[in-house]
Amino acid sequence: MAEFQEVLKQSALHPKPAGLCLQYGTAGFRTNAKQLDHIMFRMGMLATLRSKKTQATIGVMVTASHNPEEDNGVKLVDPMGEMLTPAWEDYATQLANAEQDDLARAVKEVIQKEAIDMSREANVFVGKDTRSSSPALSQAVIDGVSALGGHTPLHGLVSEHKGECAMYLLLNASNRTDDQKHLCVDGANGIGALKVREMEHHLQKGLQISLFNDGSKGKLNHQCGADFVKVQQKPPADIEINPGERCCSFDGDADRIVYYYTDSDGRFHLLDGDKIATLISTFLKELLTQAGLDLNIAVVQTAYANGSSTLYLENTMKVIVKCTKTGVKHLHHEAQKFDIGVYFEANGHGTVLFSQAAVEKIQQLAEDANSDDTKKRAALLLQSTVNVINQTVGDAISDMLLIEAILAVRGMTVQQWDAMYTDLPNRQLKVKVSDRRVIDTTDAERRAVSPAGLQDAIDSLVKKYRQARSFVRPSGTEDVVRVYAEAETQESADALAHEVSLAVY
Ligand code: 16G
Ligand code: ZN
Repeated sequence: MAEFQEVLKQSALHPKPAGLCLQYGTAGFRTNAKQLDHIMFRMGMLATLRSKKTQATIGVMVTASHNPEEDNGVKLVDPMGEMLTPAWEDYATQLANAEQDDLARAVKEVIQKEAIDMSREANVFVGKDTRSSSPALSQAVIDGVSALGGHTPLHGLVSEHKGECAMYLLLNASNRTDDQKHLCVDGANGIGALKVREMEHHLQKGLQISLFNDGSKGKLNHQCGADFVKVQQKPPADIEINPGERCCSFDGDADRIVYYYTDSDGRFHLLDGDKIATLISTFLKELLTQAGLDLNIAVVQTAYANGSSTLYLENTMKVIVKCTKTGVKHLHHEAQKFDIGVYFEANGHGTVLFSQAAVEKIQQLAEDANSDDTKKRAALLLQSTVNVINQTVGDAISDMLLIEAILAVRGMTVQQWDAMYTDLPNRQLKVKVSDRRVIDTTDAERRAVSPAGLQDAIDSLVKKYRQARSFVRPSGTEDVVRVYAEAETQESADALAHEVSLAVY
């Protein structure tokens, strides 16, 4: 066969040191980087065979994780992010250890045993970490893939330390239909837009982005961006979106994100920070159950969280819910008290924190050879989440990647996500006062302690409406007092907000 001529020719460029014998273990192959060139080439070939066999995209990750810099390693990742099956681990060991003149035979044996149709297409994602040996070693993988006629659509993307996880998540995402892969991103003419431009073509397999407000003409945050969308309850001014299309907006410095779509009646649906926290915490809780991991998980919100989200999280999802003062630092601090702390402000600032103990337990389970497939898959997805999310500070792009991965893994549309609970209608107003500092609050800004009588007035106004809640707080960023009200209907919420703002004067 012609292709085996190619295999022999190419493999001679990645010769195996005679006598070297390595075993494919839980972490794949891992040893001093100097001994791995031939292994990489051969794993590229094996991934290609696996892709032809499964007719799905296979991942190859070049990394030795937390090992010393001189080491490196490689492991293969199946379509749903799982590890290889034992039979294929054996093939990996056999290919790795075949002496140079026996390699073509070893490859043919796998093809025969698995009855692989070599005319099929093969796609392999190649990821690498930031070790100095990784570029050359991942090139050897790519050479192995091409030697058997496979494609490597994604090797650029995952060249950061986050690569492994991004890859798992995208492997999942790559099963989506083209429609589901499509996402409109409003970059608010800011930094996030530039980053998305850099990465979008690498993401194509799992996510097809149409980027708007990319900074080429519009002004930063002008008629666009997360704040505009959240406050105006409408899409950015210059975007044409089709009914049902999934969209998100960053803010200018890309630390806030909100999702939205319009339905067939032209009605606008916003999925804000509360919906995002709900999606993420539900996903993580489900994985913890599947993994059998006893870790506590909490969602941290502020007074602005929609009452429906709080009820849904506490009563239906049975997760711990905490409320803090407005401002990322307050939420972050509270979230650190839990094994897993998911925090989001309704306006779209937020992220997920994992305690060191949680990270260790997840990693142990992911590497435990004895755990069953369900547990292992759950552990790998948890591990991917740990790595893809930005724990230092919420960033819109990490949040977006995680959200997209969750929707893909759960096979969920934006409409289904939206339907997890229905937001209570709400209204925010700002009131100019001569001195906003006369208002002092307690209970995470939910109750006013001064001026005297204000809270009593609010309480009696709230009683007039069903499912109502209202609070006032001095803004930390503007010389105004902010008023928030929610109630069963929009009319009630509007009326309540108006009445409370009169009480503030
Ligand atoms: C700041 C906060 C934000 C908060 C907003 C409230 C950070 C990084 N940013 O922008 O979290 O939502 O203030 O503004 O903490 P306000 O006090 O004017 O309502
Ligand atoms: Zn911001």
